[in-house]
Amino acid sequence: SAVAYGLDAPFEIEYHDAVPSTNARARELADEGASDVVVLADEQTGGRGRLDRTWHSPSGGIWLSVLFRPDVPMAATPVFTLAAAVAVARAAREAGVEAVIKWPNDVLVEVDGEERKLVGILTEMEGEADRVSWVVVGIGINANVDPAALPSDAGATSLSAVKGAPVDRRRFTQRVLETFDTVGADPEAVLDEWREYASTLGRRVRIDTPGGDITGEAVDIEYPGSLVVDTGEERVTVAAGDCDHLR
Ligand code: BT5
Repeated sequence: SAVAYGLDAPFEIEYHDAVPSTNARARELADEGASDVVVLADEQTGGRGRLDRTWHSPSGGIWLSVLFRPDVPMAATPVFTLAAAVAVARAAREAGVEAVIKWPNDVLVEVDGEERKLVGILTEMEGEADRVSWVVVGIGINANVDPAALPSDAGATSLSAVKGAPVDRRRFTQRVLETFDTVGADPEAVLDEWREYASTLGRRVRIDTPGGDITGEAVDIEYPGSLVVDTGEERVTVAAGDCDHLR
């Protein structure tokens, strides 16, 4: 791909014991002209998911947002969400947790035969169609969090619950940022590693899109982050939506 991702600058870290939302804080920094900053918090009091959902962020998690200004068009930004998922899945595997990726933005772990959510990712951006001004990739990792402290209907788990022991959050965060920084600059590498960890590919899925539901077999991921679904009649390329694994 011809776009310059340019994530090679060192990040500055802004740490908070508690903050409403690291994404909101990173957006504030973006409005002040900052770049290459990671906002990190032990606890968020107003964490957000997609579509204004609540993201529960008790103390002990890794709640972070990466602010950067890549030289890419708006349409290229979904690859950063994939890169974040790859970075966390790789770090989790290094820590002995067999994490998998569910399209588009979840990292899950199978617990007692059920896929449970370990990580959520929220990417926000502003700018022109042909060039973004800034991108904020928000990554919420249930690190050393008791799943009982999370809503029971969220189907959540944590690194410490799966491992039976707390993880070193500093080291884990470092690995996530290192991988995000290197792999994020190479979209082909992102897609390849994403395929390796994907639990969505080969599955029957139902995707709730703005244009209606699409059901079929997920067969591939395509730049910049679209899911290719075989409906039995045709192959459709889905750019965004909420995805359910049907089996
Ligand atoms: C996401 O939304 O998965 C994106 C979450 C992004 C959170 C990060 S933390 C750092 C940064 N700052 C922020 O304010 N946000 C970002 P979505 O796919 O819409 O999923 C939201 C749903 O996940 C909720 O409706 C709950 O059902 C469930 N949920 C909430 N908190 C959870 C948690 N800690 N672990 C697992 N599931 C959770």
